[in-house]
Amino acid sequence: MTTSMHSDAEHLVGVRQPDYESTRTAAPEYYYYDDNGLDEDSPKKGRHNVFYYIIIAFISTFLIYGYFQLVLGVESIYIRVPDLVRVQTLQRHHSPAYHDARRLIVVGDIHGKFKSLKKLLAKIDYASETDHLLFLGDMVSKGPNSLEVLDFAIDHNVSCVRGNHEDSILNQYAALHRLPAPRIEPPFVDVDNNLFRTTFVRASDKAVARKLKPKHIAYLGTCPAILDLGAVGFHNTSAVAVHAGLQWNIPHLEDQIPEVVFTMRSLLPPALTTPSEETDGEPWSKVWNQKQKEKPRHQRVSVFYGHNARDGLTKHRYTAGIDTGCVSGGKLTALVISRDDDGVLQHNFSSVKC
Ligand SMILES: [Mn+2]
Repeated sequence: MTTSMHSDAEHLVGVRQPDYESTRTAAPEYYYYDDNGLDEDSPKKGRHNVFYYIIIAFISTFLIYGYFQLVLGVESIYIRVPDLVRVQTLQRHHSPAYHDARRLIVVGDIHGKFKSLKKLLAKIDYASETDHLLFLGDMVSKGPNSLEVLDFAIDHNVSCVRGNHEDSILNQYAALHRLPAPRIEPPFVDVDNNLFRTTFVRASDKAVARKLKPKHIAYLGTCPAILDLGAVGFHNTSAVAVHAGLQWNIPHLEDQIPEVVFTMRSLLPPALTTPSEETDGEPWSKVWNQKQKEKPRHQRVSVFYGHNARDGLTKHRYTAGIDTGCVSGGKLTALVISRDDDGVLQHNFSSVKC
């Protein structure tokens, strides 16, 4: 063993120069580094080229975008759907007043029936300078002229609440253009939203969603789930506007669940605290009226709503349902609120055949 090792060493020392042996052990690191250094030039040049390409791509994107935006005047293509506002208060200057003959005109589910809307407004002598309009949701879809209804609403500063069709359309618009899914403004409540989100996609909703321009999205984004109208309710109560209904057991408007507010039809027994989209429970408005009578007068609230065309015009002491099925050959109805010369509120219903 020892002899062989010795002879190996002897062989090395014998073949190579002693100095060379010492450089060889130290050398590898140095040589490798040096080799790499020599070869590095070409990949470095390649990386520089990639950077140039990226910068050029960026600049040309901006130039093309700028050309479309500024030179051709193309509107910015798509906008993010604004967060749904839970509760909004109607501005005071839109409240009915006698001194300038100002009326608040609440219109039920229009569903793109623009001609019927014009007919109704003509019938009630709508004056755009003084009267204020409020659309109760489902102003679009199903009918023929959804965009005209929206353009009219924008041009006439019409107040609105979100209906289940507006909600569905806004969700589809976002999905269509790969935008973030529409949200409800904070605080986010932990509820099973899927219970009340329309799960099937209607072709007419999709067709409207495809046609919407940024101004329509911006407008629909201003429609809250609940619009607090102030002291314009029946029997000296305050009033709120919603598309479908309110849950009697949730005292603060801010705590109402938006998806329920624009879809509910009934409340399930025995507790009547579980909302349903169907008519399988007690009508929510019937329960609402019973519960208002148990409250002190100043706490009672009137609700103006649409959504329920099956029952037609439904007037109770503290509620008014005014979806009269215009899009399915029924009528379009308005609740006209005015003040007489004694300052007393007047509520009048007016309808036209569709
Ligand atoms: Mn509806």
